Amino acid sequence: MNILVINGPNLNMLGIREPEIYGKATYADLCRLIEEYAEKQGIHVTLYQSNHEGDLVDAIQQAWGKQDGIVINPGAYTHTSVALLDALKAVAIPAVEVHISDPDTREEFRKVSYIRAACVKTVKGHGFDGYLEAIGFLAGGCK
Ligand code: CA2
Repeated sequence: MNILVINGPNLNMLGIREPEIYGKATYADLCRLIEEYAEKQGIHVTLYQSNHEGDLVDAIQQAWGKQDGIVINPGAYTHTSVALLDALKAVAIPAVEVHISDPDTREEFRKVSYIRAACVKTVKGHGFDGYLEAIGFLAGGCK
Protein backbone atom coordinates (compact mmCIF):
# COMPACT_ATOMS: atom_id res chain seq x y z
CA MET A 1 0.00 0.00 0.00
CA ASN A 2 1.45 3.35 -1.08
CA ILE A 3 0.11 6.56 0.45
CA LEU A 4 1.05 10.11 -0.42
CA VAL A 5 0.73 12.63 2.42
CA ILE A 6 0.51 16.22 1.17
CA ASN A 7 0.73 19.34 3.29
CA GLY A 8 0.06 22.78 1.88
CA PRO A 9 1.17 26.32 2.64
CA ASN A 10 2.66 27.30 5.99
CA LEU A 11 2.42 23.82 7.48
CA ASN A 12 6.23 23.80 7.42
CA MET A 13 5.88 26.50 10.12
CA LEU A 14 4.22 24.16 12.62
CA GLY A 15 5.54 24.60 16.15
CA ILE A 16 7.04 27.97 15.31
CA ARG A 17 3.94 30.19 15.65
CA GLU A 18 0.29 29.86 16.76
CA PRO A 19 0.93 26.90 19.14
CA GLU A 20 -2.49 27.57 20.74
CA ILE A 21 -4.13 26.45 17.46
CA TYR A 22 -1.70 23.95 15.94
CA GLY A 23 0.32 22.76 18.96
CA LYS A 24 4.01 22.98 19.78
CA ALA A 25 5.28 20.11 17.64
CA THR A 26 7.09 20.87 14.38
CA TYR A 27 6.60 19.72 10.80
CA ALA A 28 9.62 17.41 11.29
CA ASP A 29 7.84 15.90 14.34
CA LEU A 30 4.73 15.35 12.21
CA CYS A 31 6.77 13.61 9.51
CA ARG A 32 8.43 11.36 12.09
CA LEU A 33 5.06 10.45 13.67
CA ILE A 34 3.62 9.52 10.26
CA GLU A 35 6.70 7.54 9.18
CA GLU A 36 6.81 5.56 12.44
CA TYR A 37 3.08 4.75 12.23
CA ALA A 38 3.32 3.74 8.58
CA GLU A 39 6.33 1.50 9.19
CA LYS A 40 4.49 -0.33 11.99
CA GLN A 41 1.48 -0.85 9.69
CA GLY A 42 3.61 -1.96 6.73
CA ILE A 43 2.51 1.03 4.65
CA HIS A 44 4.85 2.92 2.34
CA VAL A 45 4.37 6.68 2.80
CA THR A 46 5.69 9.58 0.73
CA LEU A 47 5.63 12.97 2.45
CA TYR A 48 5.36 16.19 0.47
CA GLN A 49 4.95 19.83 1.53
CA SER A 50 4.77 22.94 -0.63
CA ASN A 51 3.66 26.53 -0.27
CA HIS A 52 2.77 26.70 -3.99
CA GLU A 53 -0.61 25.71 -5.41
CA GLY A 54 0.75 24.55 -8.79
CA ASP A 55 3.35 22.35 -7.10
CA LEU A 56 0.58 20.73 -5.05
CA VAL A 57 -1.37 20.11 -8.29
CA ASP A 58 1.78 18.54 -9.80
CA ALA A 59 2.22 16.29 -6.76
CA ILE A 60 -1.39 15.07 -7.05
CA GLN A 61 -1.03 14.41 -10.79
CA GLN A 62 2.25 12.53 -10.27
CA ALA A 63 0.51 10.24 -7.78
CA TRP A 64 -1.56 8.75 -10.60
CA GLY A 65 -0.56 5.11 -11.20
CA LYS A 66 1.84 5.14 -8.22
CA GLN A 67 -0.17 5.85 -5.07
CA ASP A 68 -3.14 3.93 -3.65
CA GLY A 69 -4.30 6.79 -1.46
CA ILE A 70 -3.75 10.47 -0.76
CA VAL A 71 -3.92 12.22 2.62
CA ILE A 72 -4.08 15.95 2.08
CA ASN A 73 -4.06 18.99 4.32
CA PRO A 74 -4.19 21.78 1.75
CA GLY A 75 -3.84 24.51 4.41
CA ALA A 76 -5.46 27.76 3.32
CA TYR A 77 -5.92 26.40 -0.25
CA THR A 78 -8.70 24.27 1.26
CA HIS A 79 -10.86 27.36 1.20
CA THR A 80 -9.92 28.72 -2.24
CA SER A 81 -8.61 26.12 -4.66
CA VAL A 82 -10.71 24.75 -7.50
CA ALA A 83 -7.38 23.60 -9.03
CA LEU A 84 -6.74 21.17 -6.16
CA LEU A 85 -10.34 19.92 -6.36
CA ASP A 86 -9.96 19.30 -10.11
CA ALA A 87 -6.58 17.56 -9.65
CA LEU A 88 -8.02 15.19 -7.02
CA LYS A 89 -11.00 14.46 -9.28
CA ALA A 90 -8.70 13.90 -12.27
CA VAL A 91 -6.53 11.24 -10.61
CA ALA A 92 -9.51 9.63 -8.84
CA ILE A 93 -7.29 8.20 -6.10
CA PRO A 94 -9.13 7.81 -2.76
CA ALA A 95 -8.24 10.95 -0.81
CA VAL A 96 -8.79 11.98 2.81
CA GLU A 97 -8.88 15.66 3.79
CA VAL A 98 -7.13 16.36 7.10
CA HIS A 99 -7.07 19.48 9.27
CA ILE A 100 -5.13 19.77 12.51
CA SER A 101 -7.62 22.30 13.89
CA ASP A 102 -11.38 22.23 13.29
CA PRO A 103 -11.91 24.92 10.65
CA ASP A 104 -15.70 24.75 11.21
CA THR A 105 -15.28 26.30 14.66
CA ARG A 106 -13.10 29.18 13.43
CA GLU A 107 -13.66 32.12 11.04
CA GLU A 108 -16.56 31.92 8.54
CA PHE A 109 -14.21 31.74 5.54
CA ARG A 110 -12.72 28.49 6.89
CA LYS A 111 -16.10 26.73 6.81
CA VAL A 112 -15.92 26.22 3.03
CA SER A 113 -13.80 23.36 1.68
CA TYR A 114 -13.40 23.23 -2.10
CA ILE A 115 -11.65 19.85 -2.01
CA ARG A 116 -14.15 18.03 0.23
CA ALA A 117 -16.24 17.00 -2.78
CA ALA A 118 -13.30 14.95 -4.10
CA CYS A 119 -12.51 13.25 -0.77
CA VAL A 120 -13.85 10.02 0.72
CA LYS A 121 -13.51 11.38 4.28
CA THR A 122 -12.60 14.48 6.28
CA VAL A 123 -10.74 14.33 9.61
CA LYS A 124 -10.62 17.65 11.46
CA GLY A 125 -9.70 18.86 14.91
CA HIS A 126 -7.75 15.75 15.96
CA GLY A 127 -4.31 17.34 15.82
CA PHE A 128 -1.48 15.31 14.31
CA ASP A 129 -3.33 12.06 15.10
CA GLY A 130 -5.78 13.00 12.34
CA TYR A 131 -3.14 12.11 9.74
CA LEU A 132 -2.77 8.63 11.29
CA GLU A 133 -6.56 8.18 11.31
CA ALA A 134 -6.64 9.12 7.64
CA ILE A 135 -3.84 6.69 6.72
CA GLY A 136 -5.53 3.92 8.75
CA PHE A 137 -8.84 4.57 6.99
CA LEU A 138 -7.26 4.34 3.52
CA ALA A 139 -5.20 1.27 4.45
CA GLY A 140 -8.34 -0.41 5.83
CA GLY A 141 -10.11 -0.09 2.49
CA CYS A 142 -11.96 3.10 3.45
CA LYS A 143 -14.03 1.30 6.08
O1 CA2 B 1 -6.24 23.11 10.71
C1 CA2 B 1 -5.60 22.93 9.68
O2 CA2 B 1 -4.85 21.96 9.51
C2 CA2 B 1 -5.63 23.98 8.56
O3 CA2 B 1 -5.67 23.29 7.32
C3 CA2 B 1 -4.37 24.79 8.70
C4 CA2 B 1 -4.29 25.96 7.72
C5 CA2 B 1 -5.57 26.80 7.77
O4 CA2 B 1 -5.53 27.78 6.75
C6 CA2 B 1 -6.82 25.94 7.58
O5 CA2 B 1 -7.94 26.77 7.71
C7 CA2 B 1 -6.88 24.85 8.63
C8 CA2 B 1 -3.13 26.89 8.04
C9 CA2 B 1 -1.83 26.22 8.22
C10 CA2 B 1 -0.86 27.23 8.73
O6 CA2 B 1 -0.07 26.63 9.70
C11 CA2 B 1 0.65 27.42 10.53
C12 CA2 B 1 1.48 26.78 11.39
C13 CA2 B 1 2.23 27.50 12.29
C14 CA2 B 1 2.14 28.88 12.31
C15 CA2 B 1 1.29 29.52 11.45
C16 CA2 B 1 0.55 28.79 10.55
